[in-house]
Amino acid sequence: MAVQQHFKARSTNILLASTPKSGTTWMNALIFSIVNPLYDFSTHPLLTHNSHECVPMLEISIYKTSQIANPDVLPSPRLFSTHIPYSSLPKSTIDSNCRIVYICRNPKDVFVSFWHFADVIQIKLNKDQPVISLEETFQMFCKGASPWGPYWDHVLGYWKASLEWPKRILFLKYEVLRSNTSVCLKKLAQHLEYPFSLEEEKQGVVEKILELCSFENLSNLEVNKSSDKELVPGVKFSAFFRKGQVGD
Ligand code: PAP
Repeated sequence: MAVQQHFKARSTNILLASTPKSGTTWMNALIFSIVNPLYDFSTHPLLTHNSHECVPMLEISIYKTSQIANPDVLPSPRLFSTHIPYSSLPKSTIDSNCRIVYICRNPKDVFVSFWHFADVIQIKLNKDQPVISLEETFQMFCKGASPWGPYWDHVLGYWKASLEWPKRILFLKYEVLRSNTSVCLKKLAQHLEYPFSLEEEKQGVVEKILELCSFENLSNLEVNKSSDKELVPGVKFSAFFRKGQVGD
């Protein structure tokens, strides 16, 4: 409700949308790298910051914890992520015509990833509460009792909108991104209106971004591996990296 009431999107903004555990951390890193081509790869912000810090989540980092007190002062083009379903997005994100990218992942992998994530953070947040069993969590997921709403409603909301407004909404799949990252990265850059120039391609910028944002690289960085830095209390940056596989 706070996002709906207060967030004013601009036409230049970029919004990454997803259900939880569908590839937000990875996409944040890719999008941030695409729109900030001037950073040196040896001192790149993603080497010392978790991608959730580079691309704040509307309903968490801005309107819940106020880590970013005033989104109006963020540098253009302003990058945001969100798990909010399409039907509940603030009106300005539709009216402004800002670019939206949706990342979708196979529900079985989403569920497994979510189960492990919930387990990790639950242990930290509710030490005295019993962990909900896998079966019970699975039944809840199938019934649609998931954070940010039922899985299929979420995916279909953005899927249908992407068919209706393909220039505005790009619908990507985690599995395709995993198997053909280079092609997807170029498509993503094109959609965001930050296409790679021939010169950049010759200089190997595409490969450097792929390497920087790879699971192997990001998950092994100090900030994401062993530091105690947290996105919100109880949720360490390391919780956003587990296996990064398809079909686990
Ligand atoms: P969030 O919704 O809480 O932000 P999100 O980043 O969408 O989480 O999902 C985390 C999943 O993406 C984890 O999947 P897994 O549990 O099946 O392993 C995580 O490992 C995976 N992930 C994180 N970074 C990357 C990356 N760079 N490449 C591929 N997968 C990644």
